[in-house]
Amino acid sequence: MEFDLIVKNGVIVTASEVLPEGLEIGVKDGKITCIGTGLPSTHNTKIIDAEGAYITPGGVDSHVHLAQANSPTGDGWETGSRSAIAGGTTTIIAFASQEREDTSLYPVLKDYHATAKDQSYCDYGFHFILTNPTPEILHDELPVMAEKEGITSVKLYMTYDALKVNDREVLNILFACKALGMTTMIHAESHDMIAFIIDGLERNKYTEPYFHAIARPRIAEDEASYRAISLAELADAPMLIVHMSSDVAVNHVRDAQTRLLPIHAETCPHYLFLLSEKLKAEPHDHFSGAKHVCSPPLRHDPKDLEGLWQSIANGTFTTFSSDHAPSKYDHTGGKKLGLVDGIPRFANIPNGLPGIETRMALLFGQTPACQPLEKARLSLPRFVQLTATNPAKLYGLSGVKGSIAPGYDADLVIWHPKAAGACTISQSMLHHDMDYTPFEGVEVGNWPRFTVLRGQVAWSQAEGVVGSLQAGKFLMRGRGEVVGGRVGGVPRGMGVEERAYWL
Ligand code: DUC
Ligand code: ZN
Ligand code: ZN
Ligand code: ZN
Repeated sequence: MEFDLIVKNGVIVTASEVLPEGLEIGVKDGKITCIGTGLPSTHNTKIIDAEGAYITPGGVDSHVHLAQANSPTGDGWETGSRSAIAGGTTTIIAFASQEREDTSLYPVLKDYHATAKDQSYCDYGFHFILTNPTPEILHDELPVMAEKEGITSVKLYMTYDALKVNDREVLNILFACKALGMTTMIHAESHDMIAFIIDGLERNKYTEPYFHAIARPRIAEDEASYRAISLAELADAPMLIVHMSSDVAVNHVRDAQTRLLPIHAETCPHYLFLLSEKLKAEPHDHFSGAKHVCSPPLRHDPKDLEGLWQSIANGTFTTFSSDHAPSKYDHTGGKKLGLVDGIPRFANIPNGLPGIETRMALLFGQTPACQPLEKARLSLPRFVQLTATNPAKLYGLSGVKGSIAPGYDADLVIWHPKAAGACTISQSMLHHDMDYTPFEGVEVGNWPRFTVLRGQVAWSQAEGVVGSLQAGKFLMRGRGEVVGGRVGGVPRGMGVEERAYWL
């Protein structure tokens, strides 16, 4: 057996265990072909000595917005994927976004392929954002997308005038996706509650960035999450609620999971590390809160974070994604979106934060690799589940991405050995095309020393980004798996009899 690459002296972490020290990873033609000891090398074999560090699967970031047509000041493929690889992420799933007037998904997909092709340092796939789910799209186009184009997931919005679908449309989509083995992702916030509050705030001239967090209260997320789960239950269809920020909403997910419904939940770094005080003005810049405008918003109380950390540890969250959806703060020399004639208007600030590069290190920093055991927030296998294995399974990349095992792509993060590699996050170290990071000053206990994409070193902390802009491949994804829960039970809300008549 011959190898192109052997990684030695590491401690491999999988979704279920931390393997004994000293196992070697043998790689041939971009795949892991062997895990063992004493693997033979030739003069053609590259050797990486992990020096006792942990080795985790390359990150799978299943919620990323790059070069979206409706986000002109966002991050692009070159810079976004460069940032991903520098932070230990080797696969991203970005969005191809249907605009309301698009009556077919084919041209949408063509445009998004054209922007990403040969412009990505890491492997990538697309989810569709559906804003106009016509019968033709649901019944004629989605099957082709799933079977021929490798796109097996969609995202829906319950809020925003330009994007929102109504409950009936959600049901139509859930039934169509279920039949195709596709996963439905949903942004759950109550549109009318939010619109009502924004009207009142604007009438009373409460338009500073901080009021963004007032305008989108937890109950708007709680209500919409419960409603989304109820719709999924009626359809008996798998669903993932994206970017969850409220522990009451997450408890609805937990309850559904307890009843074995195929309901999944995602959270993001900003909801675990940041509070709404960040939206308040800094002394030298009254508009600085705009840098922290995301939806759902950052929450007010440290207790909000505590509840989310528990759901990270106890298995309720399925995935931990960046929701990298940034806009430049100062995007054209002093012109700030949401500052209208010098007056802040929070409702005009683009929603979303940068975070594709900091995601892995922020969470790894909370494992026993970087924390005393009593302070660690999650185990190392749980880190691997959340950042790689679960998103790969849920989005149809099982057997290819998200695990360190023979047959899988050799996508690896090699961390620094213990007590080395700690750093403080700062904008100056990052590789995105943004002018700030919301995590400025946050300490992380470790940073990826190497990121390996299909057997090739793509990031080395000593040398920087060494991968190629053409390295990233489009991933034809298969059907997603339900990660916990099951499809095909008899859900509450539609009994056997109703289903027999209706279906
Ligand atoms: N939803 C996202 O998924 N990302 C950014 C903003 C939003 O509302
Ligand atoms: Zn969203
Ligand atoms: Zn998003
Ligand atoms: Zn502009």
